[in-house]
Amino acid sequence: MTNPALISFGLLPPQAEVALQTHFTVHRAYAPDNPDEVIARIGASCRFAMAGGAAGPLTAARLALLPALEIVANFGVGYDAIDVATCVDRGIMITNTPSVLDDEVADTTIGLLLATIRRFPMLDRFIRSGAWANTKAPWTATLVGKRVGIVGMGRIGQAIARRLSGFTLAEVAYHTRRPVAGLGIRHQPDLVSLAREVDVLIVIVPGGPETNGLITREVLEALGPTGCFINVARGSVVDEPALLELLQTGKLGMAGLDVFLNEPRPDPRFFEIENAVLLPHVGSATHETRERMGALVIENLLAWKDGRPVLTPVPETPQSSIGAA
Ligand code: A2R
Repeated sequence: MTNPALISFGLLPPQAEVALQTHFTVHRAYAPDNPDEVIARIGASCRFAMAGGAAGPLTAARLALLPALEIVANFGVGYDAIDVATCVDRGIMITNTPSVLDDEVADTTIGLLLATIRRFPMLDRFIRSGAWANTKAPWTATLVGKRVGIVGMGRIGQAIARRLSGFTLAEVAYHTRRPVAGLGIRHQPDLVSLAREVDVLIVIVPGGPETNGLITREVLEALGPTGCFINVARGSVVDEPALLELLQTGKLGMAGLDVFLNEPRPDPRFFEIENAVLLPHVGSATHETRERMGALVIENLLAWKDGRPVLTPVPETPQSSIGAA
């Protein structure tokens, strides 16, 4: 029996990619090929898709070229690049990779926070330039005694809060739409108030329409000239033009950014900003964690192929609402 056709919108980590090739006839819809040409050519035969890669969003137009599609297994916890409403309408299952990356993204967040406040990348450049021979190393701001606000207190937000509990901080508080029971951390229902109350604001919410522009100019201004803004969520969550302007004018103190509106080509004005530390969306990007995410993608696809319940359906397409093939 031949393996079922699967359209792949990106390359999985090595071990997961081998498993994918073993169980499916894989059609690649990403550069250097033209993804849309591949979808148009073989889309009609594909019941399976792997998303979350370099081919760009899985739009309604692309989904229309995949009439037999039953499941999209997303490589990543955030699935805002998939047109979820169309999938729900058509009864297409979506799975993602929650939990297996929480510790990695939380580690990245703490590293980015310290790099931003203590300006480690700038100090690294200072040594490499030879400047140390003639000038004392500049001093920086401190994290000690500061107040930290976290926007989003889900799996990753809580992993960040656990790490922060080991630091010497004045307070950790958080903002979500609904408070989380039994957390022992102060909930602030008003986001602008939280930004005003804290020195550091960390954002870790999903992307998509519900969080689009959540971090407004007003939030960033409330954080203020000594404030530190950390975004490990999605570029779409923040008013990026306002972020750029406030960093340039010093009305926002500093930023550590792992995500941008236009990836992988962020607004070049970011490259000129000294008070920002920039990462190329690497929150979960280690060999080990990426393989764990890849293994979960494979497990979800194989479960669907075998008529078993998938492991990690997204909330919009719960197991109960979708009949397996
Ligand atoms: O608002 P709630 O009670 O649904 O709390 C969720 C919060 N959240 C929001 N907070 C404020 N305003 C919003 N409009 C809003 N929408 C969602 O984000 C919850 O505390 C958190 C999401 O938690 P999880 O679903 O467990 O996501 P996880 O695994 O922590 O990942 C978060 C995102 C991913 O979707 C990627 O985009 C990124 O982190 O790496």
